[in-house]
Amino acid sequence: MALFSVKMRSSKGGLHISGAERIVPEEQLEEVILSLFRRARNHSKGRPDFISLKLEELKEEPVYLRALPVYEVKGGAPTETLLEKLFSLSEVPASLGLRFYRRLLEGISPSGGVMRGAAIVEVPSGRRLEPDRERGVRVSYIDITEGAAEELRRLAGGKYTENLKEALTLSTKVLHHPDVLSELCISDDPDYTTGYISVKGLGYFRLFNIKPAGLPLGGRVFFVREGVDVENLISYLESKPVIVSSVSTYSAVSLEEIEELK
Ligand code: WAQ
Ligand code: MG
Repeated sequence: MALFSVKMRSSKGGLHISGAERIVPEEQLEEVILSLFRRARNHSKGRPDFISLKLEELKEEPVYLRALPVYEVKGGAPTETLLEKLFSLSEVPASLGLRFYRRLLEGISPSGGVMRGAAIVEVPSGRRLEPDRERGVRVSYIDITEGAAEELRRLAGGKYTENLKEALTLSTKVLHHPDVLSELCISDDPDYTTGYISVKGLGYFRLFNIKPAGLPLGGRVFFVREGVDVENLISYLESKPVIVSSVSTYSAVSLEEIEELK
């Protein structure tokens, strides 16, 4: 059966309110359009005066992936200490990783705010590779099956959020590219203080206090290998359909246990 990409975005007075996307079989289109429409109309940021719903038949078979293993990092140590440890298990030098962590908290876009998409950073030079530094690169054509989402909900228990589901789906696609070494993410929602770092070969690490509450800044950084074919990478991120169809594991780890993962 034909698969469709369905995308929703909404705004009010020209300001972005929400966005979401799905990849679904034709027979589910009506149901999914209605649920995205409801999502657009009932957002905590207010009622939009503009809603875009875009439907498009996929021209390409999606890739089905298993989600990255999820770890929640047990508290105690300062965020920078945890990030330093996690970067040191990746191929990204910790000093470079921390430099971009601080930059996200200061407002990484040239105008000092948030980017709509992600920055792409070459390792180890720190050179920025995305063509538009104000906008960044937007990952798209992603979804997770109902079965995988259900299992994630069960595994994460009280720590489950819709943000986790969507971020794990996005990061699973991003880390699947052979030249992406790590991803760092901080929400731009002032009240959502859980962020993550994904490390190639290890998984997705949730950090519960990655930023101070109330800060309306954040963003994403994709750390990539030197010599990466940037056009190929961007085309994969922006347009290859990816569906997460199963999950791996969910566990809590301490700083000491992280060292044993490698
Ligand atoms: N592609 C690339 N970058 C994006 C995309 C996208 N599709 N969507 C958002 N970004 C960038 C953009 O710079 C945003 O400012 C930034 O990421 C944060 O986006 O385990 O809610 O939607 O509980 O605010 C992490 C979940 C939630 C952690 C992240 O991100 C967890 C979140 P937000
Ligand atoms: Mg947000």
